[in-house]
Amino acid sequence: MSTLFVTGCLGGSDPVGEETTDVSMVDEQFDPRNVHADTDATITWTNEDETRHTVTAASDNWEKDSEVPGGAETTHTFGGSGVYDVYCSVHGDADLSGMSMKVSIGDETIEDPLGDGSDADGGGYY
Ligand SMILES: [Cu+2]
Repeated sequence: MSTLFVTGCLGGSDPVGEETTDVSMVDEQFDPRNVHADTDATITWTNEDETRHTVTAASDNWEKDSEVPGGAETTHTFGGSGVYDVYCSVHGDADLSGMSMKVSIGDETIEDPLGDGSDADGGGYY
């Protein structure tokens, strides 16, 4: 229902990506792969796989490299508006191939969202 997105950002265009602070790490991919949240939001990544993943910065506008064992979680508060690239250093790459995602915060929107998992869109499962 498109009406869900109407109340997002006052005066701005609708942000690309799912409005959530909860990201799953499942089947060696992030879900969802395109996320939007407010500037004060804390994103929580939960590893629903049994294997180890990482939440690692793939863009130089933030810093994180956290190992997340199966069943565990990690969090990050970005603070400022921006688009932040994320990847798993086990199953993805900093070029956003494989296990990777984008987080847009505040007024920023994702201009080139990642696909659900196809290789053509920079996704894909290994
Ligand atoms: Cu991984």
